[in-house]
Amino acid sequence: MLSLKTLFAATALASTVYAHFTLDYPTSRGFDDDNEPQFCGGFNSVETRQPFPLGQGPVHIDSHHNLATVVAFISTSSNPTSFEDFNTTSNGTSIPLATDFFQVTSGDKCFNVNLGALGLGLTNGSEVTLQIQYDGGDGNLYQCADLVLIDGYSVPSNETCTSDAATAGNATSSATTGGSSSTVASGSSSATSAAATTSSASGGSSGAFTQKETVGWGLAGAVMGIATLLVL
Ligand SMILES: [Cu+2]
Repeated sequence: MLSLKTLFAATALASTVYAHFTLDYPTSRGFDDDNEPQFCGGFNSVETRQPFPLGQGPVHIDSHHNLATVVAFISTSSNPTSFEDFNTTSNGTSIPLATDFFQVTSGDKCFNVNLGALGLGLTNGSEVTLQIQYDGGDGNLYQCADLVLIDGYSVPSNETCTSDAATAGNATSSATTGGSSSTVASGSSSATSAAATTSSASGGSSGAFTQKETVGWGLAGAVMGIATLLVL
């Protein structure tokens, strides 16, 4: 006979089994499965800054969920400690997202960002922290990388991104960031153009970047829940 305790244990187990995602390039501050829902994945100290292109530069992740929604954003603070530091600069300028919200399937994925084109006055030698937000159905997860932007920097050839997962076809239909609304390009993908009804705001006070979920996400969640029960 199932007990609530068993259910809770199974749920905890399931959330550990799903390995979330890793940030593979630029190098993450660190990866801790259990702490990945926290700001910067639970790694709160600035690490040695890595050179990264001031112009177009690639980001590589390994996605361990069948379908996930991803967005990238930066902070210009020398030591960002909150999502607010990724929303506005020290002089109050709002920071645009580094990518639109987009969806990825499982596996090694990459996308390009162009931090010099964000209109923040970033130049050769500017220091930023890149944060990736990833939601594979078990809540928002985070990874950070500390960068120094170099004009004309060439990334290692194996890190270039030719199949960009953030292109328009994968863009989701609408998004909000930290309370202020912004519209992103509508994707052509039928999966993402389904009516966006369910809100997935996670802990309103966190200031995390949120977006509307598609109906498909709710169904996927329900299926996963059922699967968890069947396992028992
Ligand atoms: Cu996960």
